[in-house]
Amino acid sequence: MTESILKQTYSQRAENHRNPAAKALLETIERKRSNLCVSVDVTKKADFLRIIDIVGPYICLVKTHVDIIEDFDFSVIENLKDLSVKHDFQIFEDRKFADIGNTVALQYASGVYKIASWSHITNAHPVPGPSVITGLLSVGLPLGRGLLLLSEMSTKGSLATGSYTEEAVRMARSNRDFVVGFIAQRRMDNIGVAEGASDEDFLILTPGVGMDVKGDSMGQQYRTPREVVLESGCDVIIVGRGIYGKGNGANPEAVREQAERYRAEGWKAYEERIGSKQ
Ligand code: 5BU
Repeated sequence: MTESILKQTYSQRAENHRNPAAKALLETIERKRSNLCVSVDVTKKADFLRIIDIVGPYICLVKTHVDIIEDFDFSVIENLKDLSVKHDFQIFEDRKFADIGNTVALQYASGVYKIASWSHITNAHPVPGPSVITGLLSVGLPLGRGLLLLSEMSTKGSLATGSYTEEAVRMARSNRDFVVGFIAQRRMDNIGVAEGASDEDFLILTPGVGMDVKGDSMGQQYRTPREVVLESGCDVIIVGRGIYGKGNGANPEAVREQAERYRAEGWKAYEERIGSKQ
């Protein structure tokens, strides 16, 4: 089954997905010929919106940590939604929910950020067990949202390995209407399933992607788009500082160049994987 998913185009996979957020993401990837998600981890709303406006044409998805914006007010969300229409991308709040069902439902729907009202996709740590999914889907499923489980992390010494990763996959399989995939470093399809035994198609979104350096001073580890998409079979590359770091942030042309560079590398690796030049 892994082999066939690896050879399918994003649009073929979109046809088979029942979750609206997963379908929309796959369609956007194909339409824009981009499997690049930019993670915009900056602390001022003007910088946040400016970077998104620059990278917008090159991405399928924007990943946010909305709680790091110091001057946040709800206009940030209104502007983000406008940019998502202008540039045709989806939105992923990287909230990493990890509490009991009742609490995560409140955190997802309410508070300052009202994440469920604007974020097409969000994610959760499997650590609380299936109840974290039950809580989030009570809010997200009626809105057509999708959830990713963190089955692996990109950091040195991550504890999300072995049986923890396997249990995450089992939790996802029991909730396929809402859990659309994983944050992981490789495909999860073969975990616990005999080859060919499943028709499932989980999306794999992968952070820890960089072409110029191997990591940072705080445990982050980078692999190239080619390693991630071609060798490990992942579907979306998530890039942050590789695009707006190193002082690039202040230089719109440098940000644009890096976004197009990562888009082109990610797409080339995908074309090589499916074995066609489209
Ligand atoms: P970077 O600047 O490309 O290192 O940013 C990576 C982003 O992805 C950042 O927002 C992290 O919070 C996020 N991330 C990650 O780096 N590794 C992980 O395993 C997970 C999320 Br989960």
